[in-house]
Amino acid sequence: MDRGKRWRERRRIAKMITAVENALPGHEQILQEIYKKTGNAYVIGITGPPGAGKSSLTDALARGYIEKGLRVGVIAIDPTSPFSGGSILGDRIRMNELSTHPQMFIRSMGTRGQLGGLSAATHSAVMILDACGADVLFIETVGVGQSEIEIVKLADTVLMVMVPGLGDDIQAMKAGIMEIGDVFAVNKKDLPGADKTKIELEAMLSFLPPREWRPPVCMVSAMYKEGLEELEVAISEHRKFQADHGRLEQRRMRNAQEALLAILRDKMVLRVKSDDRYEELLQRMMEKTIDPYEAARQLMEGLDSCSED
Ligand SMILES: Nc1nc2c(ncn2[C@@H]2O[C@H](COP(=O)(O)OP(=O)(O)O)[C@@H](O)[C@H]2O)c(=O)[nH]1
Ligand SMILES: [Mg+2]
Repeated sequence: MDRGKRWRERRRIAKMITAVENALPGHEQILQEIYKKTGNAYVIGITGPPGAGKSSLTDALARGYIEKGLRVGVIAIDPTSPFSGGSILGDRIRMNELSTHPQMFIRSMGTRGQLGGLSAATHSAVMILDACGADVLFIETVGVGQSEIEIVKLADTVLMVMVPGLGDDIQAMKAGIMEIGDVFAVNKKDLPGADKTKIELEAMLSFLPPREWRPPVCMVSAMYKEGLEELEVAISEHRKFQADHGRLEQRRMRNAQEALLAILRDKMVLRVKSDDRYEELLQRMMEKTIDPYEAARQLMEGLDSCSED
């Protein structure tokens, strides 16, 4: 089946994502079936402080790609929401018209989900949209918390959105957070102080350990549709840089490894917890008659002798 055709089966896509998000029966088979078809979509992660304009910018960029004839998926992360929908949906109602566009697929992800949590669920949603024909995928976070940083690392390009007036907030942003940005956008360039923010940001970036790729800082206004082409070019350049230097492969290999390890961890934990000795060993740890390393060793032995379920 061609990618365009798969993309039109919106209800089917939505159902698949719900199945993996909630680890419904059969979700593993879904991923087994689609996995070999993944790897075509370019994934852009968007992060930055709340209110910076991530949603507005995602929409503005998405619109540009749609006009080029591309199929665009948006996965909006909302870790604070106990269920999909949540506050993100409110954001999305504003862009109603875009959310029903046939080339566009918008989905939000809450905290409920797989054992591996939001990150694993997001990864699965990325794979599904990718296999179902997306050309470009956005992963949009709510803020810059630890779990969001983990999630945004799934992207091929991380776009970090800043705004004027953050001042101290920029200073307070940890170097580790700045380091994950491949492209920076100072949004709301219509507001006073945007130039100053750009200068501050560039100064901060110059303190980071030198890398072959120097993250560009683009001045944009999602609201007034300014600087969007330059931003899109910056993203394309990062994409090309990575392709030319074998970096995309590296990044995707790291993701493949993360995915494998996450599944392994989940399966091992499940298996170990179902071992009768688990509670007993825990109890013995409480009584200090066994140390955690020895308890783990014994449980691992149990894994070896367990047959595959
Ligand atoms: N002045 C100005 N406001 C903007 C711009 N882009 C977004 N906003 C506004 O900033 C607020 C937060 O935007 P939103 O996209 O929801 O930010 P998010 O929390 O990062 O997703 C909204 O009220 C937007 O209308 C811009 O370029 N200029
Ligand atoms: Mg938002």
